[in-house]
Amino acid sequence: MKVQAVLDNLAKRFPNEPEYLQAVEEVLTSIEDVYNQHPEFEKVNLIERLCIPDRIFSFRVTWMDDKGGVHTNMGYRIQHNNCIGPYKGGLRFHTSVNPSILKFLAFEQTFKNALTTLPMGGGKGGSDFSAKGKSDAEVMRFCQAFVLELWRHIGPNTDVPAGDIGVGGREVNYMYGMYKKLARENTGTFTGKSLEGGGSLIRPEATGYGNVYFLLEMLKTKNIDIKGKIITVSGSGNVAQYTTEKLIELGAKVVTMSDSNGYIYDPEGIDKEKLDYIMELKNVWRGRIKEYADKYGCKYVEGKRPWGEKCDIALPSATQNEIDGRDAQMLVDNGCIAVSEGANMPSTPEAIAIFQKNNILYAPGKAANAGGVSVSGLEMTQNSIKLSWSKEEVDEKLKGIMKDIHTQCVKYGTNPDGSINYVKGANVAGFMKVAKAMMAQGVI
Ligand code: NDP
Ligand code: 2IT
Repeated sequence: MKVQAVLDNLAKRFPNEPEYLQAVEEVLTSIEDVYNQHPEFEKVNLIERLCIPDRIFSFRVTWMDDKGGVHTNMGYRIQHNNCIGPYKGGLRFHTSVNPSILKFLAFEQTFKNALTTLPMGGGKGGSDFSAKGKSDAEVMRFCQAFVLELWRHIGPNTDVPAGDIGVGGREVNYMYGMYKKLARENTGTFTGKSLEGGGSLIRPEATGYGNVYFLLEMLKTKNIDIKGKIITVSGSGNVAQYTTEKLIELGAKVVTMSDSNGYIYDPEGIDKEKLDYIMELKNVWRGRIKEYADKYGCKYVEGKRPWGEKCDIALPSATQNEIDGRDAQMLVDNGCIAVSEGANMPSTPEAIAIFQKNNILYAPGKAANAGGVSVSGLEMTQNSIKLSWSKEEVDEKLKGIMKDIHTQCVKYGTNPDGSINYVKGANVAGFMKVAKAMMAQGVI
């Protein structure tokens, strides 16, 4: 394989998909050597079959607002690869959603899920619908209309969706309610369900906690203690909230959180009481992060991301491409020693190059944020065996999985000088597992 030739070909076929091409380039560049040691891969054009999704469903979603107005949105589901297990991955509801973004996410999900050690293939879906400013009844009607189309393509052993940006417990429960009615069964085709409705303990916490567990493993390789470390977190949704919760518990000091309007900087640190306020603000009132600054009298910066604030560790937990080269340079110049990605692809290629050049601990999302989908996998297991595990049991399993992913990164990503290239480690480990499964299953 010549990476540039494959990329040029994909760029020609999918010219309007920059995020997808960005994600593919990152993976192909780091697996090139390993791939070329296996001529049997090239013989069956494994690389194109791995980069291009198995299939994409797209559909119109029609729904009615509270005043009787009728609206249309686009709905999508990308079934990327199911060699390791049923397609698995979240649904994103955000105005920016388009095929390029979902294809990048489904591609990434395939490698991430391979790393989790659980039997899950990769998929992703969503809609350009936004719940912002909508009533609860409108959100319910949208979710029901979305599933009215989606339901025939998914199932507990075919494709199991979950949440992502704009899709939390509320939306998953509405979608699952409608799915159950249409499919006439209740075996858990969505994950992230309410506890009472078949969900797993620790699923809401899993992505944020998992990212911190991964960070602890990285810090351990350098004998660094997390206690007292100053941390910048971006986002204030599901991932950011539980990242902050775990960090507070471990004695670190989180000084920033953000939303799409701006960020707050609290030099005193966000403590448990302030985090409770953020959770209520974001999950119940659905307000803006600026209200935190108004309430606690700290700095609020409109329209900016938090990477210019001095920190020891940065945990981007909002969205893709939220750290560019300039941000990365500011982080490094300010003494940041580690970046662990709660979000999917939050760092641009320029930012990643700067982290690596400066030898800081840098974990890509497909390794660091795999805790969410891992506990989704554990939710599927519990649904299958019709049992619920305790909080402690799920948390222990999550810790074990994050440790295992770290070990895989070390195995495939250790440089001759002993430093660890987590990008290479995660990509090669994930790729080799998917590739072996694809080879065994023949040309399909
Ligand atoms: P939420 O919808 O709960 O929160 C998203 C947060 O990011 C909000 O604070 C939101 O602000 C902010 N945000 C979203 N889009 C933008 C944007 N374009 N610019 C700036 N800020 C933005 O989503 P999650 O916390 O679930 O997801 C966050 C990230 O983590 C995503 O990249 C997701 O793919 C990834 N992830 C999520 C997992 C999960 O289990 N939920 C698992 C693994 C990864 P606002 O409220 O203003 O929109
Ligand atoms: O990006 C992700 O891993 C998720 N949004 C979670 C997917 C899942 O199926 O739990």
